[in-house]
Amino acid sequence: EDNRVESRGALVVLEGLDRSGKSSQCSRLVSFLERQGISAELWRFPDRSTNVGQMISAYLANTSQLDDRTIHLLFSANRWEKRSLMETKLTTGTTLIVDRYSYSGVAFSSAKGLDLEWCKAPEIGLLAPDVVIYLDISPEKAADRGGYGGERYEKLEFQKKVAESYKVLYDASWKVVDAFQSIEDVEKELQDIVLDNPITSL
Ligand code: 2DT
Ligand code: MG
Repeated sequence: EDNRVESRGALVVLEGLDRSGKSSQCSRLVSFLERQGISAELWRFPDRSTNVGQMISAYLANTSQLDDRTIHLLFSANRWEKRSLMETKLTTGTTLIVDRYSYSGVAFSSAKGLDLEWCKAPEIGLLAPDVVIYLDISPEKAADRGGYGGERYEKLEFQKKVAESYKVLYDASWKVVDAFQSIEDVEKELQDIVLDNPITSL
């Protein structure tokens, strides 16, 4: 029986440093929701499948160089180009579990020294998340996990700056999960957070 208070889906955003476990936890969360009979999809930003996404991907792979503000606006444009589909999914009852969103946009660009308010401006008008979950791990522990690829930003010194930027963005509404626990313990906490939300609670 479906007792959810609203029939729309929830917009759930996972944020965190590289190697914090976001991607695998997002997949696990989607599988969990589906097992509960809740329609859910895994989304990620950057969405590298679009034309804009391919420009971003080339930049991250260091095969193209772009001015810091230019790439910032491309990351934002990549969210804008998905906005209407995102809205349709949510209004037709699909919960979206999103691996990175505007907070990554602001955290990574402001970590380069760009003005915080300038970084936030292009995000105004994008859909607001119902839940923001921060997978909390120190940059050192994340780096110890290994598996940094060779992409731009995947360096301990830069990740430390990103961690500081996330602290500036932190809002009391965020759910902070200790990402240094076992995969299963993190998974359980995420399930509880999402089921605790009025939109996805059973
Ligand atoms: P993944 O490793 O998750 O694919 O991300 N980034 C991401 C930004 O700088 N701005 C953004 O708006 C977003 C969504 C974070 C690739 C890198 O891109 C960074 C890591
Ligand atoms: Mg990465």
